[in-house]
Formats: sequence, C-alpha cells, structure tokens
Amino acid sequence: MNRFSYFISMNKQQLRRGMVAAGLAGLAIMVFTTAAPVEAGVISDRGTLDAILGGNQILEDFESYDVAPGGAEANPLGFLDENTIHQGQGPGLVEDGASYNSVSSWTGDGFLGLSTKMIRSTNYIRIAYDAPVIAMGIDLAVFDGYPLNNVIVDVFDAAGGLIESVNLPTLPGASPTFFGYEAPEIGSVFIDAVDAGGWDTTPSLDNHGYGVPEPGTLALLAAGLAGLLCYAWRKRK
Ligand SMILES: [Ca+2]
Ligand SMILES: [Ca+2]
Ligand SMILES: [Ca+2]
Repeated sequence: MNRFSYFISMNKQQLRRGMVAAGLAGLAIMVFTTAAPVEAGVISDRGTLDAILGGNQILEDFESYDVAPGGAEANPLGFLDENTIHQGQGPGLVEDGASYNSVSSWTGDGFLGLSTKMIRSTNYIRIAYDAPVIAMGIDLAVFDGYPLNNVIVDVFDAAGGLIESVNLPTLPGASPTFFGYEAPEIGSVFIDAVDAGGWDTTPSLDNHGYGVPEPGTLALLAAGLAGLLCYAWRKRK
C-alpha cells in the first residue's frame, strides 16, 4: 500500500488520532522553544537567586564550626569541604556540594562587627563546585572600619574557562554586600582583594547559596505532553 492509498483508506477515527498527535507535537515544540535559556550575568539580589534556584538551593551559613563569640580560629584551615576535620572538629563543617580553598580563619559572632560566623582569608578564596551550578550568591563583608576596594570576583565554567571577571564596588564594612551570578555552567568562583595600602586580604564570606534549578512547571508540562504523544503514537500503530 503506498502513502496515498493509505491516506484515503484512513477512517475518521484514525484521522482524528493523527490530528491529535500532530497538535500535541506542535504544543510540545512550542513549550520546549519558549523555555528561557540561562544567560550569564550578575544577579543583583538574593531574592532573584532564590527565585532561580527554588527548592534546590544549598545554603551554607558557616555556622557549624564551634568558635567563641568575638573570637577567631587562628590556625589556617586551607582546604575546606564536608570531609574536613580541623582542630578536632568535623567532618560536616560545611555542606557537601562545594569546597573552599585558601581559608585562613573562621570568625565567631561579633568578631570586628561581623554579625554571624563567617570564613575569610588573608589572601583569596576559591570556591569550587562538586558539580556545575547554574547560579550562586554570597554575602561579602569586611571588618568594621576597614572598607575594602579592589575586590574582584572571577567566575569560571566547568572546564576552567573564565566566564567573567567582576569588579565590585567598595565593600563598606561589616554590613554584608550580596554578590550573585548565573550562567549555564559555573564550575568555580575566585574572590580576591588587595586594599589601597597593598594589604593582601579578601572579604569575609557568609550565606553561600548555590545549586541547579528544580524541575520547572514548563519542563514538567513538556514531559507530560511528550508522554501523551508517545501514547497516541503507539495507539495508532
Ligand atoms: Ca563534596
Ligand atoms: Ca554565618
Ligand atoms: Ca587578596
């Protein structure tokens, strides 16, 4: 039977099924093509970060290390991840999903005006993600009375290629400044600063949020339509 004779031999029911399948395919294509692609760029505030990541966000508040209020850990931690044991504390000092390199100290509540526990470095901090994330955000703070200029944040993709180097405005003090970034694949983030006097330091870090998006309603809808399409196709055969 050639195509033409097959077409004219189709009964009304077969024709209706074919039209439904074609309609569903069209809808599925529309849904897939209207899903907004992730663009690379700075995220201006934490609300935007929360909206991007939804319930799939890992939030690291650096509260798991036992350090006295007003005190600071004097021994450099160096590398820090969920497996780190430092000064008899750990593992589990931070959430699994990210590691922090070149950490000099962990500061307690109220240390030089900082409101909660944070980590910092006398040089730089490199955050590396176990698996690439699509968005991250972090609070950056400096000690009261020590505003910090020349703060840079370099964002790298999973292959180690530089996505963007961002110069931050002067960090005024202990009241944190939010920095966030989104990109299709963020592999690591490098934070560094040299103050005006040449003092090598980096901002204190707190409330680090990162992750991949939760399955959105559009993606679920598309998956559902694809399933319906398969069902219609199989019934037709
Ligand atoms: Ca890990
Ligand atoms: Ca904290
Ligand atoms: Ca530095």
